[in-house]
Amino acid sequence: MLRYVTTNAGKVREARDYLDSEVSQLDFDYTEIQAPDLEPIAARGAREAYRHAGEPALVDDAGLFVDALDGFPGPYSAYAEETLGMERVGHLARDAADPARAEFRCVLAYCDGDAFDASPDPVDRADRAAAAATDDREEQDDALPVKLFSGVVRGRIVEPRGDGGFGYDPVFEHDGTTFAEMSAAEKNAVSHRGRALEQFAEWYATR
Ligand code: ITT
Ligand code: NA
Repeated sequence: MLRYVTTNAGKVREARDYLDSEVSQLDFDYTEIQAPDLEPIAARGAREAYRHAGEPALVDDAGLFVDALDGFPGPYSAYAEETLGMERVGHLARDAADPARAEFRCVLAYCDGDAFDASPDPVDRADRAAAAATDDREEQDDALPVKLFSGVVRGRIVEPRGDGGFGYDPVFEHDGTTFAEMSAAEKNAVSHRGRALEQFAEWYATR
């Protein structure tokens, strides 16, 4: 059984389009390390989730990166949504630039305890070699191989429109339509998550 590790039901809804019924949500709040990029956050999360569940785990870390705000909220997107809210983040973006260009990014990290041919990240490989030589439990976790997949979609920040989707979807416009005005299938066809899921599903089917 493959576990889709997230506390966010909206992510799971979109993931179901790409993954078969052998997938279930694991509502597990893994430790999110502070980092400027999503990859190490997701990779750490996947190792922790795999250790917690004892089953293959797929972590989904995503964020909204606004050009004129130097990528803010980025890895802090969940915190910014909880504290400021989606509309105020939207206002900040449009105060900084008009049009306020931005992108959504999604990183999927898969861990099942097995070794893969090659880690996509040579730094990660070096970390693993070092970690394999220690007795420390947490450092040993760094030795668990993780496979990463990512997707990006460009768009711009607008006044909120639509009531589908979740999170920042109402303020993110792509080709004239906000993500909240799209069905899940329409969003998946162009979205950061759809692109990452497509790559994952292709790899998973033939691994
Ligand atoms: P998990 O970490 O438990 O998966 P989360 O909602 O905290 O759930 P993230 O840490 O990836 O997810 O935070 C990303 C933030 O960006 C959060 O506020 C989400 O609502 C938002 N977000 C992620 N993907 C999105 C999407 O496709 N559309 C709109 N907002 C999205
Ligand atoms: Na989170």
